[in-house]
Amino acid sequence: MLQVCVIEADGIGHEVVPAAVRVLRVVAPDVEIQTAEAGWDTFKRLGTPLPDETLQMAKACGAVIFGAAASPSYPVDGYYVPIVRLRRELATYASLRPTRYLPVPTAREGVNLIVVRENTEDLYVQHEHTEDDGQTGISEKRITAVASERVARRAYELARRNGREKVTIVHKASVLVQSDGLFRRVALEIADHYPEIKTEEMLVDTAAYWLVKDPLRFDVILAPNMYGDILSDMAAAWGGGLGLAPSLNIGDGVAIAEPVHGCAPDIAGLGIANPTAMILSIAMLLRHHWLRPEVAFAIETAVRDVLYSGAYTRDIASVNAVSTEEFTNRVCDRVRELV
Ligand code: GGG
Repeated sequence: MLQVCVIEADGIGHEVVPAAVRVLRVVAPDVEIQTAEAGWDTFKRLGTPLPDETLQMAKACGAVIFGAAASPSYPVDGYYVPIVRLRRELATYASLRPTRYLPVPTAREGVNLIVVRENTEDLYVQHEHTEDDGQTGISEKRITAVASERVARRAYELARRNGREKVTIVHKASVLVQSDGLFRRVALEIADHYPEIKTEEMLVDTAAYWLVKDPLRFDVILAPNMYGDILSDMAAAWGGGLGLAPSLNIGDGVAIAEPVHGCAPDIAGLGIANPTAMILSIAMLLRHHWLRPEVAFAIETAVRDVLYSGAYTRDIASVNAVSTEEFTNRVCDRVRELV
């Protein structure tokens, strides 16, 4: 029996997750759904952003659907970013973040790239402190050979299995010779095992420049955690916007489906959030984790068809926009015709 732990978390997580779960129920009624909580509101009630029961349930289910968590941009005693912790606790060491053209006016035709983001370390270990009476802030940037190797292997395996031609290794080893230098060296060693795939390396600032100027030159982008976080948001702009950008966190066991976007407090509760990123993240879960590519394809086709029909949420078109619910109704109707 397949099980999934559903965590809406905060903000529009309460809207896009139920919408996407409706689609999941259509294509995979056999999947047993458990619910759990995490995030800022959870922290305010329980004093922890990721309760132990949530973590245990996520591990027991082996698959997670996570919405989006709010995190304050100032220190709060006892608070940490729950999705960052969850990825690490579940050893989902790679985040797959595809950007593929969708039929919306905001997307760039022909774009088809995937960011493979390291998911467990870098500055996101959140080892931070202040010195000098609070006048100096210090963060540890941690890069290990083990984590670099496993994410690089994932990126190259993904490239090989999907017939992709090129991997771009992104770093800033010209300045951070010990940390990014290690990531670069290990990634290039892994690249040697995949001679049929072209490898290029690029400084992160150059990669940002080329992503803005010519996204079609990228195929697979392999990056440490923070650069992957930033570059995947940039890439999402070419896919039509963050509302359309899915991701899947994977390791050797559990997987977490998660939209790239955050909890969007400015539109939370209005019923206008775009559920596409969450729906397509579930399609990734079905394809890569539950090995059901045909239903994943049905979801992707349904989303594409609904967008092609001109049904857009407010992030895509301000005139005649459809609500989260209406968009989801149309995807569910179309997917029923396809499965
Ligand atoms: N669904 C993505 C989400 O919850 N974003 C908020 C966040 O804290 N992200 C940190 C990260 O992606 O590393």
